[in-house]
Amino acid sequence: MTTSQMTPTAVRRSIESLRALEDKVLWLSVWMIHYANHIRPARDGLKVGGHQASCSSITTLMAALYFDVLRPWDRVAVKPHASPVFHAIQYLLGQQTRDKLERFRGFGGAQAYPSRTKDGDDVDFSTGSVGLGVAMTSFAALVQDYVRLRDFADDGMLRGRMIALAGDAEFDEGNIFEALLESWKHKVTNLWWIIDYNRQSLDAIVEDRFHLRLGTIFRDLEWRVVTLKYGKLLERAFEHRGGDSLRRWIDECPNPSYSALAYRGGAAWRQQLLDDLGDTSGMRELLDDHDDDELQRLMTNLGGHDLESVLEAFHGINDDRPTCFIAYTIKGYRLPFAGHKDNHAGLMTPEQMQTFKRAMRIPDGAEWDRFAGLDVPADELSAFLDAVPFNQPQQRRHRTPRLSVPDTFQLQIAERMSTQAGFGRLLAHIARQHASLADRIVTTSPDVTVSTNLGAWVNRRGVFANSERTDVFHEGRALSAQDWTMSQDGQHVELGIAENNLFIFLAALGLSASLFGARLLPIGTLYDPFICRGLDALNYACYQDARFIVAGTPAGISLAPEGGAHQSVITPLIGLGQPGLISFEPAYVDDLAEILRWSLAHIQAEDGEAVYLRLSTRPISQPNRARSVEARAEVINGAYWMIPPEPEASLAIVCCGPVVVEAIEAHQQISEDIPGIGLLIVTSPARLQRDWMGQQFGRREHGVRGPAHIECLLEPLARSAGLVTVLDGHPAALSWLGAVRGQRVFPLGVSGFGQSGDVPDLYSAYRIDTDAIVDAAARLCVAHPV
Ligand SMILES: Cc1ncc(C[n+]2csc(CCOP(=O)(O)OP(=O)(O)O)c2C)c(N)n1
Ligand SMILES: [Mg+2]
Repeated sequence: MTTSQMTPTAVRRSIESLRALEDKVLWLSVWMIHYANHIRPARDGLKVGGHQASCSSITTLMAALYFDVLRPWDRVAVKPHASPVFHAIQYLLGQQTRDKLERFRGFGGAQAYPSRTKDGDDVDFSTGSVGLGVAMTSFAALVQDYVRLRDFADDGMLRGRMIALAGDAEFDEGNIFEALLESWKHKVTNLWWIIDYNRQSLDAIVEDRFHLRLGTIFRDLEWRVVTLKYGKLLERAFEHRGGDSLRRWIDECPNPSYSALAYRGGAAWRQQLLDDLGDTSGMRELLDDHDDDELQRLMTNLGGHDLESVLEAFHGINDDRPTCFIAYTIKGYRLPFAGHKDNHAGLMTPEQMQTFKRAMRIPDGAEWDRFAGLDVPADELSAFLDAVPFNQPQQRRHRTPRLSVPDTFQLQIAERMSTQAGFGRLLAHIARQHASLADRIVTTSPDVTVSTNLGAWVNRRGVFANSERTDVFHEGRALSAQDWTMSQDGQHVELGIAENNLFIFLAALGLSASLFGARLLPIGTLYDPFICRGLDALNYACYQDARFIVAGTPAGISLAPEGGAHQSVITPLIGLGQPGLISFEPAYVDDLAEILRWSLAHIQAEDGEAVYLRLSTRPISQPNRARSVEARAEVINGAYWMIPPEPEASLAIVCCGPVVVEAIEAHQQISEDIPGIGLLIVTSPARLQRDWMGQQFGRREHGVRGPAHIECLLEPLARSAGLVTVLDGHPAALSWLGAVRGQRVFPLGVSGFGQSGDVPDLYSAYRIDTDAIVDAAARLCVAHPV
């Protein structure tokens, strides 16, 4: 039962308990930060930090939500700097340990920012990079709608509200508005954004007119906007003589002045109100009725700090329309630096903490006690907490059976083909031949669906929309290869051009099994260079262990005439370095088929990851080969000998991606002078490197023992052999290979910005053509004559 369904007496008792718990959450979060900074021994002289002011401004909102409003199936993104508030609440609910709180921001302790993977107390969405958590809720709402409309999970699980608790300065991040527009297009439901409108960011005080703009934007996009400006104390004061003037005065007071008065306290309010409204009838009585402390309480009684107002607002929403709550608050509320413009990272001094502790009536030694210093008896609070709706036994992290993946994809491969075209064919093949697997695939792309080769898939599986929409072009028999009929059964979600949105959506899709109990196989496509545009969102998705496949295509300067701005250079390094993501850049389509098959299983595995495929638009001759199980395993392990070297060979060419054509040509030319040299095809620098590093540190994946795959591959070569490495991307992605056996590397690759041109001109200009490979081999041989 929640406060909205109770008798008046029960509501009163309940509000008293909630108020007591709100106090306790404030105390615990402030204390947790204090303890970490001032009491826990420090070893390295580094600041520990924490945000007492940010916590205090959102305590009421979070206490109301977690202790009364939320249901287990609701999902929340908590603003990053309120991490201690979240952990304190979970501690009171019995879901967090004192040990973790004592180690807040310490190794193994509660994390600085709420973390889905690193915290043990059931964080729904990680936050940290401001703006991303907010956007995540809108895409989670879209996934929830998708899963519901496609009937993939129990209905009971699918009515959760996706809730963002946002700092007001998060709205300076453009990604929020990208997400807002996208969610409007998709008509998402069950979305709440609650803005802690404390009018302060890290450095600054927010522009006065901001809330007006904000409200307008939300209303324009058909959201409901609920503004919580005044608390009950202020509202009652407005009813008295002079109340209208007081309200007007508050409304007109600039943010910096209001903040400064909140900092200076009761006497300063009194002086200012006397100066400005002393002649207004009723004002002197109002001031006489309040001592300084009471006046401070009254004037800081904004909507977001008034439990009753907050509960009323939350419980007042009974439909699934997206709703934005603008809750006025004061940063540092009830703390000595309330409203001070520099309070963001401010920490209370030990003396201030002592005063605060006395005010909260916490006896020495009872700092971590769940109920010390509260007016409501402990057994009553305990019973209250036991009955909290959010805390009822209910699976919040679902375990969802894995979908089986076939042993092979029997794809018809054309004689000449690019990996991008192969990718499109593979998806169409899966749609045709592997229906149950295909049913769970969801594709998405930021306005590059057709140009990344998803067209055939979309023609077969349709575009997703909340409501039926026909493709006018198709119906009218106008000439178009695409049938873009939209329906609730569609399996492609078309996004506008915003790579941030793509990655945040993939993050949400990639958590569907755990969040909604519905396993999806998400596949996103984008132009490879624009990975960098959405990189923080990709990082965000990986940090939460979301599982998806993303194809970056076209990639590299092999895109050729279409211009330098679209030619990716550093993405192989992202593929190598990004945790939570494993990357591949296959040269051939049969390699890709094996990699895609493996990836569909890997994104479902307990210890899996997301997968990044770097694909090319360059058509090249495809080998026609039957492959053993071992050969296919090598493709997944990251490399195989296309032409094995003779024992003790002095040279090998190592290539990755479409430059295989030049590598083969160079191999032929060099072999005329130096027979027995090898040609190694790398399908994944990342797989090779992780395996090798794991071997170095004794941490192999899947319990594998023995030498790393790359060590085995390089074994036949002479110790003094040279390796010419080449890829259409930054050469550092392969240059590390020299460290494996101490062999010399000549690393070829692209390290400058690209430009328009055809492949021969560009490969020559950027030194990844056949001549460059032959030349590099010659230099290695001169340095160490054969
Ligand atoms: C993308 C990003 N840029 C910068 C920061 C550093 N930063 C942390 S909090 C903050 C200001 C947040 O202000 P607001 O959202 O209003 O939070 P509150 O006032 O509630 O603390 C900034 C700039 C960050 N965490 N993420
Ligand atoms: Mg703020």
